Amino acid sequence: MDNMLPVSAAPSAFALRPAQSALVIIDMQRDFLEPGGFGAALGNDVSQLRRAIAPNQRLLAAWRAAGLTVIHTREGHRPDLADLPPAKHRRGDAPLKIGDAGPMGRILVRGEAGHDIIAELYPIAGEPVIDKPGKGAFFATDLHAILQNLGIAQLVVTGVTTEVCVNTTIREANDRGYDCLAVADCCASYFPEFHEAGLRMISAQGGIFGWVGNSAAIIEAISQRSDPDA
Ligand code: C5J
Repeated sequence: MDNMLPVSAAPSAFALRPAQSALVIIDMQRDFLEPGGFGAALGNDVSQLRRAIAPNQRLLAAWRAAGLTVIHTREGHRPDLADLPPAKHRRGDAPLKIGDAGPMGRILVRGEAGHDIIAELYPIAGEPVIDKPGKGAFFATDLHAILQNLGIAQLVVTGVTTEVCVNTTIREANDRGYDCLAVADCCASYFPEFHEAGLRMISAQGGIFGWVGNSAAIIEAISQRSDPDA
């Protein structure tokens, strides 16, 4: 049985059980984080998201060093756009829409350069990458099956954006019985006030959707983990 590690969090300490936990890194994709991508085409300041890169790198390195489960997600669509709801396609007044040719290939289309995960957090062999057509990582994906097969009960969630895909995924996970810890400094939004509100909504009312902590506390906890096989 793996040891339980208390991690300082709101609204209370999170009882991390490393062997039953997955680090889920949401949509750290070039289209959202790099200049010239979809996010920038919508008029967003990508530097707001880029501040989460370094904390994610530190947490990912510690998580990998501890030999724990890592899952990455990417938001995007089939090249024929058959899985793109017309309502999602129509939405917004941006000059570039999903499927249009952009500086990094077709916007949010699987297989295109902009759809891929940024180099700083690139998946390594053995880390599942979930391609999702929606905001939540459970909708129309095999994420739940993968987590069940791995015996995962807790999700440590990072990525972008806090109020959209991170929040949606945590809400979906909560309804499926997972305990979720959102990592504040490893999440980001184009809108700082939405980032703050998105985190507060998770931990409000005694943790209505889960817990909110920071990467330093998690890194410290897992670095003190004794060998579960000893
Ligand atoms: C958005 C996401 N914001 N990954 N996607 O469209 O949050």
